[in-house]
Amino acid sequence: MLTAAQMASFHENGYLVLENVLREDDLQPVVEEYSAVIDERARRLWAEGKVSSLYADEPFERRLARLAVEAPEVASELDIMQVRGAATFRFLLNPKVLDIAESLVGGEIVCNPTQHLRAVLPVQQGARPTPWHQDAGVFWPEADPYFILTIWIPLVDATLENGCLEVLPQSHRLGLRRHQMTPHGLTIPPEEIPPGDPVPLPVRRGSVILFHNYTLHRARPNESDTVRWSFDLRYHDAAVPTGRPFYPSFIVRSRLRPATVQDDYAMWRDRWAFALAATPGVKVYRWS
Ligand SMILES: O=C(O)CCC(=O)C(=O)O
Ligand SMILES: [Fe+2]
Repeated sequence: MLTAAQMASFHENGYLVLENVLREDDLQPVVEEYSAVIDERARRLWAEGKVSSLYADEPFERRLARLAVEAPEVASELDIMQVRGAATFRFLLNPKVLDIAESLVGGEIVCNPTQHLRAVLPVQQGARPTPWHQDAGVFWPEADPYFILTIWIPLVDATLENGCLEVLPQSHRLGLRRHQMTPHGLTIPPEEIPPGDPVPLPVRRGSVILFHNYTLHRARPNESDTVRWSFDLRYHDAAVPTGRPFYPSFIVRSRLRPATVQDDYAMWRDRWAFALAATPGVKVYRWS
């Protein structure tokens, strides 16, 4: 649970850093799940002659980058809804994460389907950092009137060098800015960026960053030779539209109707598989 001072700071600035929230036993199952995915891909690529080594001795934060130099496809389709792992599903229901969410969105909590695992490769390998945007800009307009909380969770230390987040403090009060599609992702054009100094937010593994759906943020370039692994998850009150009605949301906590909590992994996995197969070409963004 957040203190009154932490909540006031979040509402004042549009973001909040919380240190030492998660422990090894919160993060390790997810790291092991993704390590197993990378290991399986490495073995397949090696059998196909596409990589010269399994790089099996490399640590979690470097193995994928080493493999991707030789076989860039190893780093594709790693997102939450693509891998659909059991440990990742359980992490979406992590009680420490939900306690934080409850402080800001109340006790009827939905997990929004806009949920990502990011394995950000070094810029030297061609990866581009996430450009300036507001998360409100990635939802359908149905969600515009409402508060949606983003929780950004590093799986490795996020540093100035490896591409930590940057936010524009108090920008959550300025309303939705115009976004446009670019080859590097959806972004706010420079003339629409309000004045002010961005604040970089380096955070250790175990910390989390909270921000508001209208807060402007971006990532710094990953100038290291390692992978910046992170999750970004979104939670809101159950009455709020998700902004992505074609993807599966689910109730993760309910003080009023606890029986509505959906903690069935196979059902979540199958809902995602169905939704992705059923909605190819869906217009995810309002912007052209
Ligand atoms: O992690 C990133 O590079 C971008 C994260 C982001 O935009 C978000 O969490 O909403
Ligand atoms: Fe974002």
